[in-house]
Amino acid sequence: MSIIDLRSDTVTKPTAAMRQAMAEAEVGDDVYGEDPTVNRLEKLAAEIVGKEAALFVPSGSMGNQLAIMTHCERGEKVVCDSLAHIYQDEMAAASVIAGVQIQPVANLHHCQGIADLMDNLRTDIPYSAPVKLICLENTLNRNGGTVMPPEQMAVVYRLAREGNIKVHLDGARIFNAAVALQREVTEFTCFTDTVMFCLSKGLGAPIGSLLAGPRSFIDKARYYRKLLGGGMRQVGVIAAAGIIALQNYKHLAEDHEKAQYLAKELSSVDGLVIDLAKVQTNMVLVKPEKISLQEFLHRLKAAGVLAGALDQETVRFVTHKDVSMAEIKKAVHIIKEILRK
Ligand code: TLP
Repeated sequence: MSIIDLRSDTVTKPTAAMRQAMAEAEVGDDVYGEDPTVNRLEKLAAEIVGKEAALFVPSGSMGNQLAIMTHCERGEKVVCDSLAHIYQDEMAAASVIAGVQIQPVANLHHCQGIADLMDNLRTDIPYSAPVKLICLENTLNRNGGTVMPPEQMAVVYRLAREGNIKVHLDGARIFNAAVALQREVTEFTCFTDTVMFCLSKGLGAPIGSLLAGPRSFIDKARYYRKLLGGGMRQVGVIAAAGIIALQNYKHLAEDHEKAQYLAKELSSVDGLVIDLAKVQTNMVLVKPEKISLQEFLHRLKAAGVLAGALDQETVRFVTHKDVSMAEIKKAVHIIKEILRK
């Protein structure tokens, strides 16, 4: 039975062009800064997000954590949306590694949380730790991959500047945001001091993320990367795939079309609740009403469709380059059959 894997865009496999580039990559010891392919990737990455420098890191989580460590001192606060990956899905790493407190703010992503954000930025409370950093996430994974338009990022950035606070963007899927709004990536990243983005999600590279920002910041982050054991050696073999990924990201629009199709089809299915307004990129969140979430996932799997549980009641389908439109249509058929029975 062929499997239609809609658990995440992290399951994408390297393309033939990536594998060829990996096989042919020029390499050197990157801890000495001598891997020419990594150097090329870091330069390209910095350019594409409009920052001075970039650092290749093994994962998005490490990129975010390095950003927090580099921006903050122990005992400081980091404000983010209450759905943010750094708060919900990074193993409390910010407390363990950087020794900071994460302060979640509901609806920060929609700027409705601005009043709360202002409260958190107050400096006149003697018993509250100072806020050093605001982390935005675009697209916002746990909200169904919704996009925060640059204009809203600008509002947060302006507030942050007034409070002498830095802004970091978890841009794991910032290319999805840019493609969805048909804007340049720099139109988003100009409202952040630093940005992390992933090569190994919809862009299809096997491994790796980039952290970008001012050169002095990246130098310090490079030191911390080594401290955490993230210094890599002849890693040009992986960076080569990343370069191909970065040069060809417009195909993400196809993933968004597939998500639109899936969402529209599922919205007419009795027993599934879905908020179509949230389907803006490559994710579709549904709540099964007539069947338990575990039973739904179990039956899907038995029929060859893999999806993930976002929480106790929400199923997440993620479209990506390795699932074709024909397979999405097949998945729709399977889902309808399961709920009809
Ligand atoms: N997201 C994964 C899971 O960890 C939930 C997924 O399947 O979506 N930021 C955001 C917004 C992410 O969605 C992820 C991964 C990361 C950071 C971490 O990236 P990795 O997995 O490379 O550490």
